[in-house]
Amino acid sequence: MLDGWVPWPDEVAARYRAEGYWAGRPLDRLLRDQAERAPERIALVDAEGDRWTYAELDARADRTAAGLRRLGIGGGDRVIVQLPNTDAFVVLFFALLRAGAVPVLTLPAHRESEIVHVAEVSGAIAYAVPDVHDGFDHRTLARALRKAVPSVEHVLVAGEAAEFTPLADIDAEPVPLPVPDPSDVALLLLSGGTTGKPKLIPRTHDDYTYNVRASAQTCGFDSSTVYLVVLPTAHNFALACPGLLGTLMAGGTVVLSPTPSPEDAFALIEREKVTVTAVVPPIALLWLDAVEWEEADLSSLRLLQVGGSKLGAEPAARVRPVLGCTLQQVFGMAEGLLNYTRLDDPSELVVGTQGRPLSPADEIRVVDEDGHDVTPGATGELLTRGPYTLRGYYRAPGHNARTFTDDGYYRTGDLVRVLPTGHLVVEGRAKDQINRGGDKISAEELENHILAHPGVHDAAVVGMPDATMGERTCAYLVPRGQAPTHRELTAFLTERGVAAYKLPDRVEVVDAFPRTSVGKIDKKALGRTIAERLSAEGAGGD
Ligand code: OOB
Repeated sequence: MLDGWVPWPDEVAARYRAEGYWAGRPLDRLLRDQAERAPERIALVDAEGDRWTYAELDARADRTAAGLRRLGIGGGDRVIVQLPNTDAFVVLFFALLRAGAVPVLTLPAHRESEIVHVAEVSGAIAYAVPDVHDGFDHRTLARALRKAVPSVEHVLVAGEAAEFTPLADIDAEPVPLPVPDPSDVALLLLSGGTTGKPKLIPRTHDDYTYNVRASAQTCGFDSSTVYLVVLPTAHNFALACPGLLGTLMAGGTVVLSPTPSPEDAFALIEREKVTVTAVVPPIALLWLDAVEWEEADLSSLRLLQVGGSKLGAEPAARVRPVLGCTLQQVFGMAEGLLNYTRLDDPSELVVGTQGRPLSPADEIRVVDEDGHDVTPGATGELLTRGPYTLRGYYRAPGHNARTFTDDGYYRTGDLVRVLPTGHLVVEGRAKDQINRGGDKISAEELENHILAHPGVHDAAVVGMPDATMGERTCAYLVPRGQAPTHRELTAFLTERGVAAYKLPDRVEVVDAFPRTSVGKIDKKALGRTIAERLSAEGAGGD
């Protein structure tokens, strides 16, 4: 069993098993099951139009798993996976599970700062990357990683491997492999983060398989489903809600889009007759406009899932008339809990709420600042526990003590109210995080990077309202001597290996920060100030 994670208490685990939530099967079985049931059906299509049957994908995963074992990778070894939306990701993901290794999923946008940290915390022994993606050479990052974290023995490269191991060469005759314990950790997901450093989320075979199965049922996935992966495959939403894994479990076809742009995505929807896809609100907004200029037949699309940040009621109402498909709002988190509007919900709930919990076993509480339940319908912080919500981050006991209640509820940091139907409306956030169109930025993490600049005495990062992204990032600085300009700060943070989506969109220099009565930086006041300034600039026709 992997150490450093927090399992469910025995009696709770026994109940989840007895009630059928946990089926006691390894996560990779969902591919094997379909390969046995319908070997010739198409499982996967990439952007170039290369097609994999279930039998081919299954066999390839077996051969790659055997190749990984031959390299010495297996038995609970953590392997950082940073691959874009390509078949290499899908093959490697299943191969790692079969080899008994634990994939640690990171986004293609992550850079040295995030990857080094993830490698240190996870104790990863391998790192899988593309050669060059989006103009960035991941082999350079791999070299820096190997210097910084010597436990990383292997670098596996999709494409030109240079001095490293080509992923394509990891191939051997399939061998019988030990079956993992379904109650053990299958993979580690990255959290959006509210503290100085990103946290890792352990997901077990049992819990993730249930997450996928229940999601696929709720979203009506079956063998006629053609799912377009638009968000990064490594994101929980696109991977398992129901996503890529839910589609494969249902015997449908997964289509991989290299980017979420209307050019790429619309062309694939038309070519592959895609029936369902999942996007974040800024992409939904872009698509709603793009139908004006992109000539493509989107008539196959039946369901558009939108989540990651709050979708406004106005664009939500435009989805059916403009795109001709059903909207589903999804309020989820890599930590577990998923809320979906149901396919047969009345339109006011689909447009005006962020859905209701997926599972009858999801327990939710809405509490005030003192931790007391609010009156029904009032707004408070959402706490949750259930059969697919973590009980603790990986190797983070101090943080866990603050983030979980004594009786195992996860403090989501989201402010919600619950309607009599059980649907949740997300009203805001109690956590120190910016949600930039679905991309999560920990204010503290970014502040720590900014504080390393010699021209910065103090830093406070806040969200500022934005029509497309929901919010963008504003960094308030108190200078030490000469304050860096926005451009200088961006260059400095990039040099430190901070992912581009975390870079501040705006920098404001002040003499001192407003303080609360207890002397903390008053971020609410800073947020109000920047919002007022933005609206004044807008009113001035800027
Ligand atoms: C998804 O997962 P994460 O881990 O990137 O972010 C989780 C956080 C939530 O705690 C909440 O603050 C925010 O993202 N969020 C939403 C939302 N969906 C997520 N806030 C308002 N409205 C929504 N619909 O973002 C995620 C994971 C699985 C499925 C969908 C989204």
